Amino acid sequence: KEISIIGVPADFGQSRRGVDMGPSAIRYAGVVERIEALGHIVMDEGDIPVDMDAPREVSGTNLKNLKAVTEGNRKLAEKVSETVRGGRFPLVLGGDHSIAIGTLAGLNEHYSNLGVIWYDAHTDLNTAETSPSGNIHGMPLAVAMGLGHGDLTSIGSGPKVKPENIVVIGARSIDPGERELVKEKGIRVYTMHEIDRDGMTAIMQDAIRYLEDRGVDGVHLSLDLDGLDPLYTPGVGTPVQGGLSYRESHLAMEMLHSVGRITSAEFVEVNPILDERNKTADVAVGLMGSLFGETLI
Ligand code: DIR
Ligand code: MN
Ligand code: MN
Ligand code: MN
Repeated sequence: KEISIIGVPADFGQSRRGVDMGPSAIRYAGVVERIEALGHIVMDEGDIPVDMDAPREVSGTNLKNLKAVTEGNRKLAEKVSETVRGGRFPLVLGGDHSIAIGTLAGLNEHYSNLGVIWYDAHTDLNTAETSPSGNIHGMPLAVAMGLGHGDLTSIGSGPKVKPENIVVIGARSIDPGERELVKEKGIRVYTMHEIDRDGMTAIMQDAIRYLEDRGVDGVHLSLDLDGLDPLYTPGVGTPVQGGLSYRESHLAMEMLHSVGRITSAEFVEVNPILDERNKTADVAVGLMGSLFGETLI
């Protein structure tokens, strides 16, 4: 594969500073070397220019830093689209999860029936009306379905993903409005309950078959490091106990590799200020290794 690494040093989608340094932390953890060692051609495209001096707004719309989030995502969408157009696999490094708005907008230029795997403790299905925090990193999946503030949904054209083409894996913190939307839209959510009960192997097999049955023309992996238990990934802004283990997560990535259907990926919410000796970035790079074909023997 030809893989383009795209850094997005942005933290405007939530309120804890430091997640803008995620791309650096992941690079220091050796992402390029790790993936090159698997025989891929890796191009580090550097970072999207994000204006970190943009004013931080907290009032009004229940959409914190709407302007800055919108601007960054417009640039990212363009970069992702250009990458796919060039036949390369976009590997996007966050940044907080609001950057998925731009990634999915860019992908939408090239896919008409995209599948999305959302690996996360949260479902990120809030809108300004339902969000308890006003943080846009809790909204990108709703935005991608075409729900939410027009400034966000109008990045790129039309809805970016159909509700029935989404699978969420690892959810354990779901707000009331999100729960309603999951039911209303019939979104496939594998909560920690199902994963505990059936095991990661069965869950991934089911998720992959589900997306295949939808006839998807590509599959995007959006991996929020808070999907894992904070034991393994402490460097995240919104840790939630009772998460996916290190081994379960590697197994999931290994299964995705062996199916060979992932066409783009993003790894988000690595916050080096909250981390322990870059542990979370190290785990992220290890998971990317498994996703791109690393095996134990
Ligand atoms: C919460 C937290 N559901 C919110 N969301 C997070 O603020 O909307 N997403 N942390 O990753
Ligand atoms: Mn998230
Ligand atoms: Mn499309
Ligand atoms: Mn999350």
